[in-house]
Amino acid sequence: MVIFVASKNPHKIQEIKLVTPDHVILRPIESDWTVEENGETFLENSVLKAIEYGKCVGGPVLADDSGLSVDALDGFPGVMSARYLEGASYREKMESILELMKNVKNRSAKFVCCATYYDPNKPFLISVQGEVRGYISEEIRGEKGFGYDPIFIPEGYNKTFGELGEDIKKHISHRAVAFKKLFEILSSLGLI
Ligand code: ITT
Repeated sequence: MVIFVASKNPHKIQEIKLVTPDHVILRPIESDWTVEENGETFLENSVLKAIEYGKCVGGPVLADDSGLSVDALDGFPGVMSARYLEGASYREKMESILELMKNVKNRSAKFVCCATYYDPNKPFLISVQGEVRGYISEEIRGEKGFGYDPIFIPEGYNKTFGELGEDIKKHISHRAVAFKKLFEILSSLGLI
C-alpha cells in the first residue's frame, strides 16, 4: 500500500523509511505544495501538514513536525528549529546555539517528533510523539545526519548524532520512536 509523506525534507523521509514496514510504500511530495506552519506546538504543525496535504492528495498521509528543545533555553529553538536564523546555514545556526550555551552548565536537551497519520477518506487522524533526551555538545562534531545532529549527544553515548548517523538514529531517535509507535497502531487497527 502507498502512503503519501507531507515533508519536503529528504533526510526526514529517509529516516522514516528506515522504520517503515516493508509492505508500505512511502510517496514523497511531488508538487510545489507548501503549508504555513503557524502552530505553536509540534502537534499542531504535524496535524496541520497532514490534514492540508491529505486534502490535496486525497489519500492517506504521514506528517512529521520535529525540532530540538534545549532545557536551559526554555525549550528553544523548539517549533522554530527550521526557521531559526532563516537563510543561515546549519553550521551558523549551530554556532549560534553553542554561543547561547557558552558557560551554561546545564546542557540537557531533547529532540521531539510529532508523527501524524491522516486519511481524508475515513476521515481518520492519529498523532503520536517521540522524544530522545541528551545533551548539547561543546562543539560541532560529525558530518552524518542533518540539521542540529552535530551538536546533540543522545543519553548513553559520548558521540553526537552527527557522528553516530542513521545506524543509531534508526533505533533511538525521536523520529524512530514516533514512527515505530505510529506504524504499530496503524497495523493493530488493520490500516496498513
Ligand atoms: P517539512 O516541514 O517539509 O517536513 P522541515 O525540515 O521544515 O521539513 P520541520 O518544520 O518539522 O521540518 O522542522 C524540523 C527542523 O528541526 C529541521 O529542519 C531541523 O532543523 C530540526 N530537526 C528535526 N529533526 C531533526 C533531526 O533528527 N536531526 C537534526 N535536526 C532535526
